[in-house]
Order: sequence, then structure tokens, then C-alpha cells
Amino acid sequence: MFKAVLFDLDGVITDTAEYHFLAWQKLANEIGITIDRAFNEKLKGVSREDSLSRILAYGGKSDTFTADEFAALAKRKNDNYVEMIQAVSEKDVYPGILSLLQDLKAAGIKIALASASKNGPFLLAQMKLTSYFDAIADPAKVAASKPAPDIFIAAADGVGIDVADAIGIEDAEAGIAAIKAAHVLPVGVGSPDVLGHDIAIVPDTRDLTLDFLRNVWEN
Ligand code: B16
Ligand code: MG
Repeated sequence: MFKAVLFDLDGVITDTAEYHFLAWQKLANEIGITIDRAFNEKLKGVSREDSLSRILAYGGKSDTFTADEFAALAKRKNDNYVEMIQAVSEKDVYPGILSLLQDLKAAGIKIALASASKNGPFLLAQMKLTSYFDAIADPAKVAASKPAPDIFIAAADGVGIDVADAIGIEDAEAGIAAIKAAHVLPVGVGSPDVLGHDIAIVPDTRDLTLDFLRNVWEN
């Protein structure tokens, strides 16, 4: 039986992707780049700095800004995003997630956060979920962001469980790649066309039950 579940945040626990999109779109507009929701798919699970690099490359402005200006742009996006997420509350937890966390706790299975977001601890607190988490991996402390395995390895380490005894849950292509590279068992939320046909996938977080995870583990 698995001993830990390593959760992605954005797209698995709640839908902060829309706020990320709106904040990036505002910043991109300010520097003369137009992004749409289709492009935003490529930013899911990707760190703040890597997201900005992708936006600048998309707009043909990779060499336009100095390192200081780049940092200021990333900060401007985050300030705007942080303002938006002040409104996040318990109501924003995706269906099925609270009962899964409760069932995992009751079963003695460790729970860790493996989010690329530096705002992860704040969001868990807003949703009143902090007490369910035995560890929150710090994305500022890992060498490489998703699709590298680092954040999932850090999350497993945080709860003292071997990666071979853990399940990772993700909604993004970069995140599933990170889980696989960490040698954690992946479970996807979304579509097999995006996440791959070789892993267990649920279309909706309502399907993420302890029984479902047990079945995935045993098969
Ligand atoms: P922040 P996840 C990721 O969260 C988001 O999907 C991605 O869009 C964002 O750029 C990244 O966190 C960094 O977030 O700017 O708040 O540090 O899916 O890994 O939970
Ligand atoms: Mg995600």
C-alpha cells in the first residue's frame, strides 16, 4: 500500500490557473504581448520565472529586458496575482478533495504539497487545508522546477517516505513528467490527450477517492 500522496495545488486542489492567466495576461498586455487561454496551457505547473521566459519568447522579446527588469516584471505579475487570491476561501476547494484529505489522514497516509507555487502555503491557509498537510515542499529551495523531479522528491523527503511508496497527483503535462522522473506513481486530473495514455487519469477531482487510489496502486 502507498504511504504518501504528493499533491500538486493549482489544478488539483483548486483552480488558481484562471488567476495566473489573468495576471500574466495583464502583464503581457503592458509590455505589448498578447496571450490567450490556449497559450496559458503551456504555463500550467511551470514556475513564475520560467513562465515569464516563455511569454517573452512567445512575444519575440527574449532579449529585451535586463535581469533586474525581468525580476521586476515577475514581481509585478505576482503582486497582481496575490491581490486576486485574497478572495480564495474554503468554497474554492475542488469537489472531492476535502474528503480525500480526511480519508488519507484517517488511514495514516502522509500528505505533502508538491506545488511550483511560492504562494502555496498562503493558498492552503485561505482554504483552511493547512492542518491536513504533513509537509509543504518549498519551490524556492529546489534546484530545478517541473518537469524536473525535484519538487516531488522534496515532498516525499518532507514526509520521510521513499518515492517508491508515494502517489503524485497532477493536472499539468510538466507535472506528470516531474512525477515520472521522480519515480513516484502518477495520477492525472484532466484528459489523456494532454497527460498521456500510459497513466491513471480522472476527468474530475470528484473521482479522486481513497478507493480509486488503492485500485491504481494495486493494478
Ligand atoms: P507562483 P502548481 C504552478 O502551480 C502554476 O500552475 C503555475 O501557473 C505557476 O506559474 C507556478 O505554480 C508558480 O506559481 O508564481 O505562485 O510561485 O500547478 O505547481 O501547483
Ligand atoms: Mg497544477
